[in-house]
Amino acid sequence: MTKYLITSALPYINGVKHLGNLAGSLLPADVHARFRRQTGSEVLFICATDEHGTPAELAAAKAGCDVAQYCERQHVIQSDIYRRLNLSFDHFGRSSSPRNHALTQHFFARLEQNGFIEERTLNQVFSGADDRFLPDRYVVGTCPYCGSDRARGDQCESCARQLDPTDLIAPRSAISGAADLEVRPTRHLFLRQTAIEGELREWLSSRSNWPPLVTSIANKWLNEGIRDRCITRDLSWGVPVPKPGFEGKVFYVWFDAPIAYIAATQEWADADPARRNWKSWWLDAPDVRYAQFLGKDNVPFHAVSFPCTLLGSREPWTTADIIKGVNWLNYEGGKFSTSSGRGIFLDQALELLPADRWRWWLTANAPENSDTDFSFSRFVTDVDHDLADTFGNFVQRVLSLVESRYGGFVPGEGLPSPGDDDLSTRIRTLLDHLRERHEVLALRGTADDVRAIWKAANAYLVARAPWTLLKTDGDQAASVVRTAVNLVGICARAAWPIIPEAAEKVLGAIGDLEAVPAFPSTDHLTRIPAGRRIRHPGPLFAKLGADWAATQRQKFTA
Ligand code: B3M
Ligand code: ZN
Repeated sequence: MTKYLITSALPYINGVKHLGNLAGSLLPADVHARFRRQTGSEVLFICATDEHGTPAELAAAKAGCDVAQYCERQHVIQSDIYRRLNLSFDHFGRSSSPRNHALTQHFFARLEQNGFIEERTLNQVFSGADDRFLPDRYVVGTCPYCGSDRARGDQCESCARQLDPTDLIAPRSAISGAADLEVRPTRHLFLRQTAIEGELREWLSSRSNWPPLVTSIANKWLNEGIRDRCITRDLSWGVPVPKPGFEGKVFYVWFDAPIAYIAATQEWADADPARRNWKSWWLDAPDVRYAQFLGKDNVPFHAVSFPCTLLGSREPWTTADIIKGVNWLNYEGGKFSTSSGRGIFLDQALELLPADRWRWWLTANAPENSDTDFSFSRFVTDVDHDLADTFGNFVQRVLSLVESRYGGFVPGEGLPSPGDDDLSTRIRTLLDHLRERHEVLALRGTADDVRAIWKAANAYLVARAPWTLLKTDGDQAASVVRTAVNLVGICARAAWPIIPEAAEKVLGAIGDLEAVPAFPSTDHLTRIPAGRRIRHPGPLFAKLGADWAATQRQKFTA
């Protein structure tokens, strides 16, 4: 039987992530993991914080603490936020773990044995005052083209020209402002991706049905000519390079971060070694189907660099069967930005509202085919319509009827009417379509289909109008209400991967809650028996309204 390995891009450690990060990788991976569990498959859903690199060092320095301590703290903060968002990781690890150190060094050793590592000398900017080499973007100065005094060593932000640090006029360190910079030679290790290119191309062509966005980014990289890649850095925080002459250097963060998918699986297995086996997921595991979820800027690292690491090891590692890459989520007409604090960050989102509304909107509006704009007014219009008026209202009407007319027990009278066959056909078609949307990793499509199921349930209720039947044909009324209670269950099960909290509340109300609610089928139309006690859960989603949207918008853009 196929087993499903699912990873989300690893959120970077330097602070709480924003809605765009949630929409781009964490949430779609979670929805997919939940769906696969729902259909009875074995699933392993892995994520971790990405903790190495200069941004982590600088964020720690800014926070005035040691970088290891900083990462530890931020990991706890992010973990807690993801728990509250109901992201159902089997393990949420850390790229700085001992397991990842060891495994990164293992990959390096294999690549070196196989002749894929080459030593080269580079000239880099060294800052005396900071006593360190500066990555290009941490050298700032005046742009030789447009005169902006805020150009960075890799690019000028005002005229967008690509630069080398040595192009800058009056260069200085972005870290300390110091101007005593000099160019010094320094030795680095390169992964000879050019030597792995043939195998990489073969691997890529063996993968099929990738989203066009991902394929086009991967092809662009290949067509521009694959390059050898420098995998070491002159930093102290990271995985040490285990090679004489490279003391004091670490691996580049993008070399060790994807390896952490595997290392985090090892940590997961370490927690229960008698029952868990990481190798059965990652090594020589032909029964595993592996899906990676990520934003478009991460595609080259997952479609080219990480596969080079895995293939170059000449060991039978699991590689991605599919990469689900998405576009950007924008914020009120501009970009979300962690560095300038623009947008809605996940801690703020959770202070405003619990997880489900965010999960729903970000799935229903996933930036799949183009960039998508989040605005408070669209958000409120959509969640009020879908969650309050459609799903919430249906559940409310049905369960209130059970409470007010049948004393809170599912009525037993009446036989199903012929019209129920049509309902069954309709529900079957919708559920088949929903399942297929999940299988092809369509994101918006899954929400569209769930909404269609809710609408079909509402339509049934309106067409059969049990409140009218009650006056003329009590048996028929009871039969319709019984079917409607079962529809409530189907609506909730179908929605569970996207809005687990509300779905579980509803399933609990009709006495049908399971740890993993099975994917619904038409059998569920007669699942809840007559006589079952219903506990009305109260309103599921209060409407937010346009004023709420306006208030939040003002607060967040102030
Ligand atoms: N940390 C995502 C980012 O911050 C990056 C993903 C790593 S996945 C191995 O852009
Ligand atoms: Zn410029």
